[in-house]
Amino acid sequence: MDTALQAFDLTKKLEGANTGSWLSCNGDILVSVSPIDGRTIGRIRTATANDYEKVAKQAVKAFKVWRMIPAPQRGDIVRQIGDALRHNKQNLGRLVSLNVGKILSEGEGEVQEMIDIADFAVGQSRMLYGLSMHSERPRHRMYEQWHPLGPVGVITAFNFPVAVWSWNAMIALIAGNTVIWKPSHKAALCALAVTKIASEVLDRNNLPQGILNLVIGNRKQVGNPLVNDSRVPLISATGSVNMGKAINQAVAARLGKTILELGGNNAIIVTPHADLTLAIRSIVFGAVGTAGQRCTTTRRIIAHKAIYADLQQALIKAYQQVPIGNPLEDGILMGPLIDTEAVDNMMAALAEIGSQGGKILYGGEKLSGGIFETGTYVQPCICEVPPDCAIVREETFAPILYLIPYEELDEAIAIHNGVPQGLSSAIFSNNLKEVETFLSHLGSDCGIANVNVGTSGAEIGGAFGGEKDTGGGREAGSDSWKAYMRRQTNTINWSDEMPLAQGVRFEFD
Ligand code: UN1
Repeated sequence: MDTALQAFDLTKKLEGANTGSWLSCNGDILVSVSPIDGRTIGRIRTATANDYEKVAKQAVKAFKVWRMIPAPQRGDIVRQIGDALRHNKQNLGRLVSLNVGKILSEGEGEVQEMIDIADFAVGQSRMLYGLSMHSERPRHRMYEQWHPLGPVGVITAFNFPVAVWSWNAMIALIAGNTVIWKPSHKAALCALAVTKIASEVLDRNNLPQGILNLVIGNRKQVGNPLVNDSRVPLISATGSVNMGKAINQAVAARLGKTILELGGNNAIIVTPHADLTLAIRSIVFGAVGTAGQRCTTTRRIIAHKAIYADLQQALIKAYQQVPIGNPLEDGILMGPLIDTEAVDNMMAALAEIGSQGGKILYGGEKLSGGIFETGTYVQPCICEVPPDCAIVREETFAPILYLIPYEELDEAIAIHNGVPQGLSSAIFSNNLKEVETFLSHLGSDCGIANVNVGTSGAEIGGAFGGEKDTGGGREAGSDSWKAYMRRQTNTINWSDEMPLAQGVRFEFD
């Protein structure tokens, strides 16, 4: 048995719901299989709608207590969760690798992202600032304050199975909310381990049950009850555009709030003024890292004709050197895709490319033999495509990189923005005018726009999210905390008069 499974006691029969203690669940058994070697790594009894109901009730009850604990004290609990994550960084990072197939360094990097957002949230717990205003009426004071919302639903995807929960949960906690987490069933073991780590901290501090909650179950039993639950004022969801649209409609129907972080179709523009060595390093990490399964993965390179051929050659050379294999082994840079369905989707996209006027320049083969017999390993792929190719508008969650040539920067920006998604973007250039154009209102339409920095691997200090089909939500740093609270405007009259605003007169005896 792997040490990471032992560390979190995941080898025994597991329950799919926790509300401070583990529920005895009533749903189907979920068999967790590692994409690395196809081995069964866990068995979980999933939650039913009844189990969800127990969790939701507890989350509502705990909110009444948690919201009244002063924010800096809530921050201290988050600090302790951050410390517990530091302590568990190696084991949890390894579990991420085992569960979803990331290389170890990326698995540990994800845990680091959790630690970073915990630190950020501790500071933020003393900075839940509201503005004060000058009233138009004499001896009146106006100000605004931020109150907690209630239980927050957090729906996460397989590809960042622990970090995305923490961006939401750490901020939601300091804001005074309780959290109901519905993780992807593809990454359920990671969610169980994180819940174990965090609930030990809550227990140690004698806090009531129901502050951090977990429900693993399918859409019918858990997903739908959660998004339709009017006791849950905010749903923060990461995943596909289709999933996000369905959630948005359900939550909007009850006038709830959402934070949506959906698909990306991220591009890098490489101009004739780029440092190509830097550009290539960033492109390969952005396109091949996490086997192309980040929402921030670099999917399109829009390269100027003057450097196009050189860039293409250098990329092919770099791709030839990417070691593919068991992500737990030293030196491997690319592990498997999450499952064979993801491989099938990649193969279907590659088949389309030919019929749409594109051609494969490198890779794209499904690998076989030895560990590759799982059917989850592929070669990363570089394709050349015309800018109007339909398949390029889609986010295929796999390591496919499209190369598109351009002549004028305006044209490059039009190609760049000509997709439905708007998450992350970058330009590689040392030319001030090109860079400023890209960052101006004329430029990138994405939530993230970088210069000489790739599209993936954002730091937690910034607000994370994007526009258009990406859903418009913002998580993690900057002032994203405001989405987890409700704003209240207060006017206080300390005079002996009762003047009305706007000079309205309403006198009576
Ligand atoms: C995601 O893929 O859903 O910027 C999140 C990045 C990471 C987060 C990705 N910090 O690539």
